[in-house]
Amino acid sequence: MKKKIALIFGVTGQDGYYLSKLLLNKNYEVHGVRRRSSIIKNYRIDELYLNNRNKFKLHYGDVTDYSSVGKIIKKAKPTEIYNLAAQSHVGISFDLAHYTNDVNAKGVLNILENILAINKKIKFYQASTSEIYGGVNNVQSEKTRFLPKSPYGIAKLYAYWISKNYRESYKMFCSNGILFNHESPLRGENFVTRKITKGVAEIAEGKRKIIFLGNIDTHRDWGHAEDYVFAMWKILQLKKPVDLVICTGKTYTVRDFIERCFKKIGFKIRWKGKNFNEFGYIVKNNKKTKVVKISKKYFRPNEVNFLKGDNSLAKKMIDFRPKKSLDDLISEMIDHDRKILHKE
Ligand code: NAP
Ligand code: G4F
Repeated sequence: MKKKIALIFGVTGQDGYYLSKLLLNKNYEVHGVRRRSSIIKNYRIDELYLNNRNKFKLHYGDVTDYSSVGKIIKKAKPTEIYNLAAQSHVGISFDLAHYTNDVNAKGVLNILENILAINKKIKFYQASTSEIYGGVNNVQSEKTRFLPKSPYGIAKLYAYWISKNYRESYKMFCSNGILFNHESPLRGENFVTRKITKGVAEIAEGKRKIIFLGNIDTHRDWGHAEDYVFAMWKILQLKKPVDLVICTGKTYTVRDFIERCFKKIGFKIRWKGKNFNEFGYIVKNNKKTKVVKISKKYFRPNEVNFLKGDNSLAKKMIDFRPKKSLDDLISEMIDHDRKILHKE
């Protein structure tokens, strides 16, 4: 059987870690692309790398640098490429609109053009996103129209279409996984779930008083990153390329998420006030204690209010069945964040 070689752009991110771990367990040779930075920040994959040195290789590169992408593809000779590289923060994409476009849109074209020039047989996975649905306030599936609401969502929509275009024009194996929000203890600390679990863990350990948040009435369909990278792999194992929605089919508000987190540490959070004056408090030692405050700073110029996916096609095509519930995810994240505080 032909040796399977994967190349992962975005290997140092949340999904990069879980995907590398999965592929190494499946006996792939895994190549990952990391960026140069003044501080080395490979902490998510450090241990995995050290324990698998013979089959896990790292390369310096950047998806905005066309020639670095080509050199790495020629060196690694991958059978599968997973493009997870992105400026992945929606809120920050309003501040870094050009940059977000360079990475999330043109970066994808750089990879596709190199695949076309080097070896059209390489299978390509593009990390697409529910953000491309943006303002559609009904359940979203592969048939739903697109209405992105941010520079991030718009750049990702270009990436979706250009991947589809190279599939149709050059018969390349390009698949878009349209993934809804997925989280884990390794989620970046400025995404809302991790910001909350970390904040709640710090409150539980007496290291913080208040968590400041933006719009807590938006709905998200949250899953676990480990379940979702398995779907990425399965998508590339299909005989034909596809565009597939990966989600849980359930939706909760950020406010629900906060309430469940405080419940996990033994408190009921209550809400008072309106809009920017709203706050959440708990009763601790018979005293009302403010723990959440709404801050204008974290509101976005444009918002995606409602995300809830329909995963029927993924169930049918790749037998997608997420294993972890929202409460499992919350427990895992808070336990992890408390453990870190104990180590400090
Ligand atoms: P993440 O933790 O932010 O990881 C992003 C990765 O991309 C990091 O390894 C980052 O490197 C790398 N990167 C950024 N700019 C790059 C560039 N110019 N060249 C090469 N690498 C670059 O994101 P994630 O949560 O793992 O998500 C993975 C992908 O799925 C992203 O494309 C994201 O947009 C998409 N997505 C995520 C979700 C979700 O809920 N997590 C849902 C749908 C789609 P550094 O470590 O050096 O910054
Ligand atoms: O955690 P978030 O920043 O994730 P968002 O914007 O949904 O994007 C994530 O999921 C997308 C898939 O749908 C990915 F494509 C993308 O790469 C990323 O992984 O925000 C979730 C919600 C938003 O409505 C936001 O306005 O939480 C709201 N929110 C409220 N307070 C906050 C905060 N978000 C952040 N990051 N920080 C806050 O303080």
